[in-house]
Amino acid sequence: MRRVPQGATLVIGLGVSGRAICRHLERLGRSFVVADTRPSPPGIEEFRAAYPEVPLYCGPLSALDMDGAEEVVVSPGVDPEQPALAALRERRRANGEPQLVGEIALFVRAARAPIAAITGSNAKSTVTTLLGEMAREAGRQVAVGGNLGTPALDLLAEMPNAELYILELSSFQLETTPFLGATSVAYLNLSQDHLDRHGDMAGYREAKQAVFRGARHAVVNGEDAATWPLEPLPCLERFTTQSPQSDEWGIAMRNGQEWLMHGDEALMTTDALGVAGRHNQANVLAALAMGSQLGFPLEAMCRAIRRFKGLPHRSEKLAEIEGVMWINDSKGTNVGATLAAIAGIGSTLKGRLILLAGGVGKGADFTPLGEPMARFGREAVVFGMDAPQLDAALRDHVPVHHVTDLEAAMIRARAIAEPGDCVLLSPACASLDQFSDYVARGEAFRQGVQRFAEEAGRGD
Ligand code: UMA
Ligand code: ADP
Repeated sequence: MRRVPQGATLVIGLGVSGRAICRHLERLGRSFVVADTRPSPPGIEEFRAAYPEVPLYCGPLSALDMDGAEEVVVSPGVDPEQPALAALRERRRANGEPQLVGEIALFVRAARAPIAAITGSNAKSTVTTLLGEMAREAGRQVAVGGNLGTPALDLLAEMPNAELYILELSSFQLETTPFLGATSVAYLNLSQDHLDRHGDMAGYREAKQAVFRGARHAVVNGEDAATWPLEPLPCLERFTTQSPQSDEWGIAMRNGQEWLMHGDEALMTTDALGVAGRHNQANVLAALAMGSQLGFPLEAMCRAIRRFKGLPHRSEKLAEIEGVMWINDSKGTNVGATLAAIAGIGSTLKGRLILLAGGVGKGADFTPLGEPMARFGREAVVFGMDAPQLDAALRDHVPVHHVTDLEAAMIRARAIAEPGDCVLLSPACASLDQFSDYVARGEAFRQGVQRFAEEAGRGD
């Protein structure tokens, strides 16, 4: 059995975070070794070239004696409950040694500026990006990253003089963060995702509750009690898509127009927003609540909101071809996101919705999609690994057509779409059975739509 040298820090995982952890440890002058459960992890050659002296253990963790490690830093994609790590944790607990941590725990130790953190099953990237835009508009030196974009530890090196760190944090990152101590946090929503890793909703919810540890201010979803903290916090605010109660952030009619509100104060009309749909109004309210707590002037925040057009692959309108709208929501990788897209888009259509869905369902229950598809759907075209599960959940509510892949799904959608309809790619699933990631899936969709638009232009 190979053995981690006494006193070295053990980094588990050679992915994006793992490599950022190595760079951070190198900057700190700490001695480290790396393990990855895969026989040949991606980036192995570059790693060996960059760190010729650093031992790299590839293969099952059960074949590695990890007891000598001074600290064990686990990448987010690595399940800390897998048997070898659960056993290691038990031994470390018995010996009074520090527990396994993740990248964000190292970040918290090293950061010299306040942290604003955003979590939730959906809308993290949208709110993180918008809050970053607000901070820039307010003239702050801000560093934005985490689960989105630049890994958190790289932000420390890239922007050592940052006045504020804005981090998108996943449940995987929070699970290994014993204390966050953020100045402001948002827990946006909770719906089924990553159940293959967290076991059940209770486990998933609990992992995300770590965002509240040591928080001074928190923003939660007034319409989703699962996002509320279990312990009291110094300052707790709520957003809602309803008319706000007392000092909630909400939406109300004033003089025949719909406004974003903070309590009784009307902030801006919803038609001034650069993003569409009720779900995005909720996102803007959450960012406003955080930004105002962080001291950004309202004027600056409103300017950023007007300019912000949303991110690619999130309910992104690609083209209208022969009266049919094609929307790319490839980032709809769980049921909650797809529900928001169906409801947000379906209610605006003259025609019906053709939903393209499928891929890796991560153990989720697809039945909530049935009711809105009955209301708005013309057909669900399903593909990929968990197409049978989608078919079973939807067939009593809407016609379901089963195809092998996205390309076939697009051809089917084009054949049945009528003017006024919308073809929505919002798969409710991860893409990894047929694509490298949701971006590749969304780009394949974009190219297909471009091809259809050209053909329509030529009259094919
Ligand atoms: N893996 C192994 N063995 C290992 C290490 C990794 O099999 O020893 C596998 C994992 O199971 C996973 C893949 O390799 O399938 C990547 O895992 P990783 O921990 O190396 O991931 P990173 O490349 O470090 O990327 C992670 C986040 N990915 C995950 O949490 C799975 C990235 O978020 C994030 O941008 C990056 O850290 C920087 O912080 C991506 C993501 O999909 C976008 N996140 C999930 C989500 O948003 O739903 C949580
Ligand atoms: P995350 O980073 O949490 O995955 P994104 O901002 O990338 O969040 O959006 C992911 C998916 O969630 C997209 O499909 C998007 O359309 C959908 N979405 C956006 N806002 C909401 C919301 N408030 N509730 C549910 N789904 C949403």
